[in-house]
Amino acid sequence: MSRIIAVGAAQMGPIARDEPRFSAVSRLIKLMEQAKDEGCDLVVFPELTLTTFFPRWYLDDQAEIDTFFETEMPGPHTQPLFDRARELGIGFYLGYAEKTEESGRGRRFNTSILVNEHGQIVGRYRKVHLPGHYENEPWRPFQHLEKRYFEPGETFFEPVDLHGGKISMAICNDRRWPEVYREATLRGAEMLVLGYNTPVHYPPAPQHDHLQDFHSHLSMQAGAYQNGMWVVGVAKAGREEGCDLIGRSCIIAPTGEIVAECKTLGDELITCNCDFDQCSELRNNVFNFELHRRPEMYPLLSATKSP
Ligand code: CDT
Repeated sequence: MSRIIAVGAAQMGPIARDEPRFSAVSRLIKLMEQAKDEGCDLVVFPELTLTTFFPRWYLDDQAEIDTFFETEMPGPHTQPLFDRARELGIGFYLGYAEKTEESGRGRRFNTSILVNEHGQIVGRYRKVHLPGHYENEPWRPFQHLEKRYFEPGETFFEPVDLHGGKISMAICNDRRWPEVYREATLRGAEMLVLGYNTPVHYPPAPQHDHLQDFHSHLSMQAGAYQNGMWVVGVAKAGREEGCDLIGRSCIIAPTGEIVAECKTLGDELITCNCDFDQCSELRNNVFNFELHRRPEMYPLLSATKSP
């Protein structure tokens, strides 16, 4: 039986601070319809897809911060996306800011979900690696306050079964950490899907600005190859509220090769038929973990402190 999933990577252009949810959702639906027309089974959207990337601002009014969060999924604004997915028979990955209420306490996460072709949520992931800082740092041209606005996720990279294969989720900064791909692979994942918002300018080390696209691809291509897995990385791109975000969304084969890549910094769909069985070309050979991997020689990888 063939295990091929047709995947669409649906890059989005900028979302303005005053762009209402219904407008962002109608852009997502348009991309989803295009993905269906092009034969996709699954469409992958970016990180924090429903609003502008608000961690770029220091905000101290919690009520204002909460306007960027969803308290229900699907909620009134996102229900049309779920309905359209069910009508079309297409699955999707969506990143959003999630607020939950636990024991009377509000908890906030940078979250993604996987939804199947019946419009059912089959997986939820909360971003593990939160980049940036906690406090206002006025020397920066823009802030990166993910550590302030979100709690780190404690969900592992457990895959879900979709279209005959196993798919794990990650979000943005996670893609720079090799442990993510390896942990997902050890849990059985054959594909990692992730969204990102990556500014071109990195204030603590501006000498790396010209390397942002390179580092993004380098991390994802290495993760794909070294674990023999598919990787789908999808940007929110372009100039958003005066901040330039990289694009170059891509689909990467288990060989580490980029097989489809966005060319613009706007709403753009790229697609690829991804054969889960291609993972075994690597996993039965150079990265046959059973045969060649030596976990007893890497105990510090899962230690919490250096010796
Ligand atoms: N959204 C996100 O995680 N962005 C980071 C920006 C660099 S760290 C401030 C990233 O890793 O792409």
